[in-house]
Order: sequence, then C-alpha cells, then structure tokens
Amino acid sequence: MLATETRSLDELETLNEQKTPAITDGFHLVVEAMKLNGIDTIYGVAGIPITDLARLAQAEGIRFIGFRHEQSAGNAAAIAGYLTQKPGICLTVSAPGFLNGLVAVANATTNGFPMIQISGSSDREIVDLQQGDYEELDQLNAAPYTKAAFRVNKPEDIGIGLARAIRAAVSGRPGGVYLDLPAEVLSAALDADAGVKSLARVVDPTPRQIPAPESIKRALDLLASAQRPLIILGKGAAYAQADADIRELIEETGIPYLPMSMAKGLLPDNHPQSAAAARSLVLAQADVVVLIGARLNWLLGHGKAPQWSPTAKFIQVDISPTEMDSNRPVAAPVVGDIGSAVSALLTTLKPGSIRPNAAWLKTIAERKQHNAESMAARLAKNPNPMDFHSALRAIRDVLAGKSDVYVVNEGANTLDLGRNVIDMYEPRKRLDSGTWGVMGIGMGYAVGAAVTSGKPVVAIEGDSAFGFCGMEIETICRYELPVVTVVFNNGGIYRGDDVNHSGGVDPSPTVLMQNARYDKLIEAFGGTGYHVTDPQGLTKALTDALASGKPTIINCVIDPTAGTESGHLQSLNPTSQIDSGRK
Ligand code: ADP
Ligand code: TPW
Ligand code: MG
Repeated sequence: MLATETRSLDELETLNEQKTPAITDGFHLVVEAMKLNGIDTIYGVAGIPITDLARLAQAEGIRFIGFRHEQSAGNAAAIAGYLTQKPGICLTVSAPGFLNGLVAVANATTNGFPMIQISGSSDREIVDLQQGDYEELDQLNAAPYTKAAFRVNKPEDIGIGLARAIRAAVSGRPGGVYLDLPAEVLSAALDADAGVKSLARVVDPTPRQIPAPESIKRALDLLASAQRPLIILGKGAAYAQADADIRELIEETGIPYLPMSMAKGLLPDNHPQSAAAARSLVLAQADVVVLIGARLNWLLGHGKAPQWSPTAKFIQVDISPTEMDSNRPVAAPVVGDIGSAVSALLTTLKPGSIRPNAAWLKTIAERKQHNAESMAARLAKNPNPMDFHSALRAIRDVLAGKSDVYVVNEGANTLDLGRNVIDMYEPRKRLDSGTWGVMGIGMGYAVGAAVTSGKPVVAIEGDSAFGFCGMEIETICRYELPVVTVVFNNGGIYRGDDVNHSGGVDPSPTVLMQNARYDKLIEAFGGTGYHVTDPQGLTKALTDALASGKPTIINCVIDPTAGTESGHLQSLNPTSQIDSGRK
C-alpha cells in the first residue's frame, strides 16, 4: 500500500509558489484535497468524466484500484472504511456507474460503514432541462439512500465539499456519503493560489462523544441488580476499536456475552464467557441486557417475545441517541462513543459490585456443553456427497491456527452455517452480508480487506452469492491479491434440486447450473483453480492456496439437497397457503 504524505496548507502554498503554474483546475483540487486529508486509496471504475481524475490521483501517489463493476468498488471502499475508521473512497462515472455504486453507499449507511462515493455527473443545465445529455441523471436525488449528499458547483468549493463529506461519513454513526462533481467543475480552471487557499483539512473528524456521568451510573446500578445479565457485542463495538477495554469490562464483571456475527473475534470465540453456543437460552432468560454497538433490529428479533423475556431490561451503549427505544424501551441509555462509554463504565465500576448469579452461569455452561456436543457430532459426519457442515469443518480446521486471515462470508446456508462453525480469534476479521443480508458483497469486501491490510482473505461464498460479484476475480488477479474464494457449489439458491412444477423445460427459479466449474473461471486470468468433492480435498486445496498466497478459486461441490430454503430465515419467507407452485 502506498502511503500518502499529508501536506500542510503552508507547504502546499510554498509548493505552489515554487513550481505549479498560476492556474489549477478541479481535477487537481480534488486530488490535493484528498492528499491533504490523508486519503491514500480510491476504489472505482474509470470513464467520462473522471478518467483523468483517477489518472492524476495515481500519478500523485494515491492508489487507484480499478474494478469491473462499481458496486464491488463501493463495497471495497465501505469495508476499508469499517476496517480503518477512515472513509473509503469510491469513484464512479455519471448516471449508470453512479447508480451501480449507490447500492454500496446505501448498504454502507445501513451497516454504519464510513465511505464516500464521489461521482462525476453530466452538464447541470442540460440535465435540469432534461435535454438528453450523455449519461443524464439528477444524481443528487440519491440523498434518501445516503447518510448525506452534497454537490459541488464551482471549483473553489471542492475543498469544503470534500471536508463536509469526510465529516459526514465518520462522525456520529458512520455511513455512506455521496459527493457529486459535475464534469464542468472538474475541468474548470482557477487561479492556483485561490485554489490552494480554498482547501480544507478536517480537524478531528471523529470527535469523542463522552456519555453523561449519570447515564453511566444508571447503567451500572441496573446491572448490579441483575441476576441473569448478558452483554451483546455488535459490529459497532468492533468498529470502535476499543478492544482491550471491552474485554476488560467483560472479564471484570464475569458477564456472559454474545457476539453478533461481525463482532465475532472481538474476544476470541473460544473465550469461556462466550454464550454463543447457548444463544437462544440467554436471549430468552437474560434479565438485564447490555447492548454495545448492536441494534435491536430483526437480527435480534426486535428485542421482543418469543425470543426475549418480556420483563428483560435493557442498557444500550450507542453513539446514536435515536437508536434508544427503537424497538423496546431502554431503561438505561448510554449515549456516546463506545471507547469513551466503556472506559467510563470501567472507571466507575466498583470492584465486586456486579456478579452474575452462579445458577445462571451454570445453566449457560450446561446448555453450551450440550449444544457443543450436538454440533461436534454433526460436524463429525462425512456424508457423500459432502454437505455444508463437513466442508465448513475442513475450513475451520485449516483456519484454526491462522488468526490473521480475514473471513468473508455470504450466501444463505453458506452464511448461516458458516457463522456458526467458523471461529474467529481476532477483532474485525469476519466480514459478511451484515444488516441487510445482502448478496454480492463478497469480492468487494475481499479486495478492500486485502488492499487495506495486505493480509490473506478467505471468502466463503454461496454459488448464487458469488455470481453477483464474480467478475472481480479478474481484479483480484490483476492486483495479485492473496484472496482464496471457496464457492459452495450446491447448484442453486438455497438448494440445487428444486423442480419446475409446470413440467416445462425451464429450471426452477432457485436452480443454478448444475456441475458448474467455478474453478475454471479464475484460470482465464492466471489464477489457480481447484475442484474438490470431499473434506480431505478441500483441506488440501485451502492449505496449498493459503501457502501460495495466489488468487485462487476452490469449487467446492456440496450436496444439492443439503440446504434449507432461506437458510435460517425461514420465518421471514412468506409462502402461499393456496398454491405456491411448490408441491
Ligand atoms: P450488529 O448488526 O452487529 O448487531 P448494528 O449494525 O445493528 O450491529 O449496530 C451497530 C450500532 O453501533 C449502531 O447503532 C451504531 O450507531 C453504533 N456505533 C457504531 N460506531 C459506534 C461508536 N464508535 N460508538 C458508539 N456506537 C457506535
Ligand atoms: C442483492 C436474496 C438471499 S440468499 C440468496 C439470495 C439470492 C442466495 C442464496 O444462495 P447461495 O447460498 O448464495 O448459493 P446457499 O448456500 O444457501 O445455496 N439479491 C440481493 N440480496 C439478496 N439477499 C437476495 C437477492 C437472496
Ligand atoms: Mg447455493
């Protein structure tokens, strides 16, 4: 990764006096504004009107990662933002390229990942009169799908435009921001001195937000009254990078905790206080629940019965004040950034004041033991053809000693079972479909993680999920990234064995091509392909692929009858009670 030096305004002015011509333009100002704010990487797709912007950024030492589709570029930028706490930058062309990228901005906003999509746009006068410009679209209409959206209409506003975008992306609850740069603003010339003076370096873009002391006391008092306390860690807790304090809070109080999927590894999954293997029991029986960077949305059954006890009381630590009482009343809201809040909880905590009831810990331990035994028995089976569990067991065992590997995971069964079987040992190493359960993030997240960290990535992808972003394997090969993609090939969405009940020749809506050889795709770009049909073959292929560090696809054949429709979301899948065209 290229490091971009951050220049001071004074230095820029001196440089300007020394060698730059007396005029500058929008292209140069955008690049200088990025450098001034320490932006070192852009993820995008080139074309009118931003080709020269990408070229100039690269010439000036900003790394440009060129994608095959803007949605993956946006996903890479979003996950880079999640991993680094700096907004990831996605650069797109007007109208269709912009719209392709917008899905990623909306997904980033939903998940709370900081990113900025910067898009070129067509001539305002023609767009506003709808006179049919090249790639005509009023792109500021994207606002409802973003955390914030801005348009720059003159080159001297570029500096402020980027500053507003950066602050909007990372402050408070992070999110996806849109910055519109019309072609004429990019090419507009202006006096170089005035241009440099118009730039802005954002000071303290992510200010600490210290919670009120009384909110800390209220939370600790409630916790001290608990018999069956539970802490839930969400991806906001992972994002906050307050890893040591969060661990101390958990270990100091002895409270059992549950990690949401992207918070896995914040404490190692084999931590004795993890209640993950007793999830339904702890949700149903906890009397006081501390949510740290986790929302009571559908992923937590909205905090309601039947999953939760109707009398449970909630403490919620979140930077967003309006998150409180979103689904259920919150008895002790702690509004602030997680770093400051957890540190205040630790400082105020009186040693020994919080002690989970021994019977509670025993009940959890027994359920964990019971569930771990059934899972072990499930994983020990070696059915032929291979099923999800035996394939995941092989991956789990290969990854067990390699905690630096990033795990990307999407699909339905591939996601739900992968989350349960693959243990994580380090924070922010598991990247998955997140709040929307969206398909197609896999390759973008893999590229973003590999580019920002230089570390290996294993992407465990359903065959359908992979199809949404599969062409990015060319990107992975072009940049020689250490990404191993394991395609769980069960020949379909959920399952590969559904039939067309009309008796016609078309495949069922959920069926994909049977016997597809995804491994062959990557060979077209010089990568390595493996075709495996049993756990031993998968173990060997994954071990070799990780040792080689080369772009690899493992086509992992899974029993087409092994999956369940909608994975673990069957209750959300409406089915016709009359005649669904099933059987
Ligand atoms: P999960 O899906 O893992 O349950 P969510 O995305 O639903 O997590 O929730 C994350 C929460 O974390 C959001 O409500 C967000 O406002 C909050 N959050 C994100 N970053 C911080 C931070 N630095 N400090 C406090 N809260 C944060
Ligand atoms: C952008 C709907 C949810 S899960 C899924 C789809 C299409 C694919 C499941 O099949 P896959 O996994 O990946 O092969 P597996 O192991 O169960 O066979 N479009 C978008 N997002 C979503 N969530 C969908 C469609 C969906
Ligand atoms: Mg599938």
